Amino acid sequence: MEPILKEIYQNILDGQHTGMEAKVQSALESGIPPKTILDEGMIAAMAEVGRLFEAGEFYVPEMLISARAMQTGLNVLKPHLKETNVQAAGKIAIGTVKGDLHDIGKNLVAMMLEGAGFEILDLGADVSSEKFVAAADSVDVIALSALLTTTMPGMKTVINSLQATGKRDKVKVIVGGAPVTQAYAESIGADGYAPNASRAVTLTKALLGK
Ligand code: B1M
Repeated sequence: MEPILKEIYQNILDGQHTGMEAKVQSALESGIPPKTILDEGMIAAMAEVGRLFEAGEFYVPEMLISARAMQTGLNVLKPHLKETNVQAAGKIAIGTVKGDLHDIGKNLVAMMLEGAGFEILDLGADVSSEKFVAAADSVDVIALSALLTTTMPGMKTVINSLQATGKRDKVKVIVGGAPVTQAYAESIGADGYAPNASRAVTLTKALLGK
């Protein structure tokens, strides 16, 4: 791994948000593709943070400061993650479901969709099904993220609420997040599942016929 990627990885593990902007900028200037910086320097570090948490070596505060370091780096990467190919049209409401505070993956998905030319209505984290249902009036796609096995059922709640209010056919619903699978997506009647942010773009384009 390039030394600068190791430094970015280590900054996230150490929860060092100061210096992250300069390091990501320096990696970009040295010609490392933004996707490599993201995957090898940043996402890999967050996976390690998760492993350490599971092993009882990290606690919530450590996860939180690592998340802040990751977000600081993402802000610098954001303009560089834009796709250069054909612009797609469509509006997407995105949020993390009720009870779930994890928003890094959701932010990444939103950035990539925005970069692909979609208009984004970011509803944030811990979003009630009522808010998603209200957004259905003005968007083409509702994108639901969940990182906890305990909050995943919130996705089904949103789909049920869309059905109950007669809005299910007006929008496509896509789902994702670490514990979510294709099988789960099918079981709750979602229109699609994406395992990562770039696949979320491909999926959205396909669903909207772009
Ligand atoms: Co939490 N956390 N956390 N956490 N956290 C996990 C998710 C966990 C797996 C850690 C572990 O045990 N190994 C575990 C969940 C276990 C489970 O349910 N099976 C866990 C837990 C238990 C908890 C708490 C319950 C801990 C506690 O309080 N005891 C608590 C819950 C709080 C709550 O939400 N109510 C909690 C809290 C937190 C923090 C607040 C401290 C912090 C979040 C800060 C923030 O997001 N602003 C945090 C963090 C940072 C993590 C880990 C370490 C990293 C998550 C992350 O940002 N990953 C995580 C461990 C892990 O995932 N390895 C963990 C990087 C991000 C880029 O990936 O979010 O997966 P991800 O997104 C990907 C894909 O999933 C996909 O694309 C993204 C980019 O490729 N994707 C989509 C995501 N959404 C999508 C939507 C789509 C399509 C694709 O379409 C709509």
